[in-house]
Amino acid sequence: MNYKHISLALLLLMSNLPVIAGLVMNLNRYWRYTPGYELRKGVYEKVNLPHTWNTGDALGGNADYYRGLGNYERNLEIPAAWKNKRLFLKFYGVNTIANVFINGQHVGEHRGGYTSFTFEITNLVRPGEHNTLQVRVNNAPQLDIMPLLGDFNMYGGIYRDVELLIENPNCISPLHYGSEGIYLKPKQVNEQSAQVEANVHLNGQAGETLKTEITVRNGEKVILKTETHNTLDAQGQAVATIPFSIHNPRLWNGQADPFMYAVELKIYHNSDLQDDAHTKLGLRYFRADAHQGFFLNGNRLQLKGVCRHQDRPELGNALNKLHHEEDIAIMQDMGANAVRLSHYPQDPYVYKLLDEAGFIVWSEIPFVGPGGYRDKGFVNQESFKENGRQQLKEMIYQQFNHPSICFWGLFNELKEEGDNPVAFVQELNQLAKELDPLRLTTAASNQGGQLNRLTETIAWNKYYGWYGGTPASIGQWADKAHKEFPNTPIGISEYGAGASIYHQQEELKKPVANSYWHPENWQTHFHEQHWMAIDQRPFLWGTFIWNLFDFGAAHRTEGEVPGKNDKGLITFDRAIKKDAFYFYKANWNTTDPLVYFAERRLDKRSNTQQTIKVYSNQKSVELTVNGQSLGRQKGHYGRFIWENISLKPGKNILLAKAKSGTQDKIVIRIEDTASSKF
Ligand code: GCB
Repeated sequence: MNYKHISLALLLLMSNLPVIAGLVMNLNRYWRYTPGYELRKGVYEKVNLPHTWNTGDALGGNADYYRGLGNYERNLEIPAAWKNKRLFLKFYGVNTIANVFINGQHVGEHRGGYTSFTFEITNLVRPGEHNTLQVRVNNAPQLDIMPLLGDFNMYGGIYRDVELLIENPNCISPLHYGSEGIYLKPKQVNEQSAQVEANVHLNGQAGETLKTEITVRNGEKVILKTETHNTLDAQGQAVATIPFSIHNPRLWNGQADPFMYAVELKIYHNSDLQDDAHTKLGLRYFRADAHQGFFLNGNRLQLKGVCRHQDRPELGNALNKLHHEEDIAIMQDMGANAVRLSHYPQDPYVYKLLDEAGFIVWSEIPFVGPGGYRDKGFVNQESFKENGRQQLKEMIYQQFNHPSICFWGLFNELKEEGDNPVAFVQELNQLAKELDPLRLTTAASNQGGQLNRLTETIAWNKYYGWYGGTPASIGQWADKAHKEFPNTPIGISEYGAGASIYHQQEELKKPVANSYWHPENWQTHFHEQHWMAIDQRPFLWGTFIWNLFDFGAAHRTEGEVPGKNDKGLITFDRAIKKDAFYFYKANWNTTDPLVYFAERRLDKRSNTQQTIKVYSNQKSVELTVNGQSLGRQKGHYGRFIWENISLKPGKNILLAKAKSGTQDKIVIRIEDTASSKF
């Protein structure tokens, strides 16, 4: 819900005025934090949110990083003028368990680290007096909260925003699974018309009749205004259902035209405005076909996908808006048009940005299995299953109105060993379809068996040429899987190889995955081979690179430093794009001219005969070595290759230039090994 945001100063100024409709106050600042069990008086650290306590240990590669309690506390000023208001606390992400207290009284518990939740505190606060808000957070592993494990850090803390919602007694419910309380259901959409049903959850005084008015705008222009009336039941609840249709709708059409209508909802009691909310409506239709891949609004769209985790060095998962914006700008620069938000729901702001940028999104619950480990991702007990259902409902309800989301992911790398998750995945699939019949379910598998046949589409995590095998096998595997699943759309949920920008080698040699040495040129080769094979197989509904960014994985002891998964195409700090990034950019970004020397970090070489490779999205590229032109080349898959180029001992200056004027320049030094003193 797009509440009107207010600052503390404004709030104090306004505290004697009546609040008109829903307002929101950000509570990110002025917290007092203490780790552990013991709460000694006056001993705390001042922190602002977003915050995690695991930046030092988990990011330092300490596999045994602290997973336990953390305590947050702050004052809550509630002006006396608000004694007739309803107050709610909204948390956008606390990992993993949050217990919330007002003035020492327990308000509620939320279990699960990746979704929003809201508690009403109206009757617990003392307006005009000093109030205390306390949150006890616990990120210790729990056998009944997803995820049980994963190749990523489970940073503890209140790592997303916290808000105070100030509402009138009658309002759009903030209590329905932490969502906005507004669901815009595009029942049927095509170029001629869109049939939509708005469901608005109302909450207030039992027996009162409320008017819900919906206004749909195209920019400033009102294209539709309609209303309905509902009487709140004995629990003070009702769902206002408003069907409406739009003729000749302008569709949300991915990156080509990510258009959205603006929707405003106003709630009235008699003629008094009670609540006012704003959201967006993106109208589109899509499907996945077992033979032809993904279609958006009737047109085939090749999905060029990446996976993304939500962490950074020094910050862990405590990211702010600028970080999310930067990540999405990088995806756009690369030319990607699809993203798998692995392995859990991410910040609501991320989905908003992805809607606006026209991405196709796979959003998933953290039902993560053991992959290659001997651990478990599923425990067959009711409390685990109930938590899984809850997390799925929260994800779907909270993200319902985002047109970018086309796929709900139900699991990653589960196994049918021990507690067999098949029946439960089946149940989750059914639940997802009940809540949202129009989106497709999917999953990321690494097994054969029944698990692959439970969701409407399926995809596999594949690492040919990294953990084993050769990159060339990916095409053969895909053809075989296509035969085995003639009626199911299949995709690749992950493919990737580790690389350090500091690990440069002259020969192209496959490294050992769990060793220190992760040479960049092997990652580049891996991706070149994979993308060429993928591009030639249009039956794949979507493929997703693992991973766009290096990310924290405290238990890993490989690559240049421990504690990191280095399969990113970009370094953890987002500072350096590895060569493979530019290979994709040359293939995927068709608008911004690119000319880029691959292997630029291998700046000292031993042989005067060299192969030079340039990535470009231009038709032809000219190479000049030490001022002498070696002519123009045409490319294949964005690769422009000059073989047997003679360089001189010492310093060589190489310039690559396209007709557009775009160019790149590097220096390569040939070491005179013959005269070496060693
Ligand atoms: C996978 C997992 C992912 C890991 C990745 C890897 O299949 O789904 O969480 O990070 O492999 O790098 O091994």
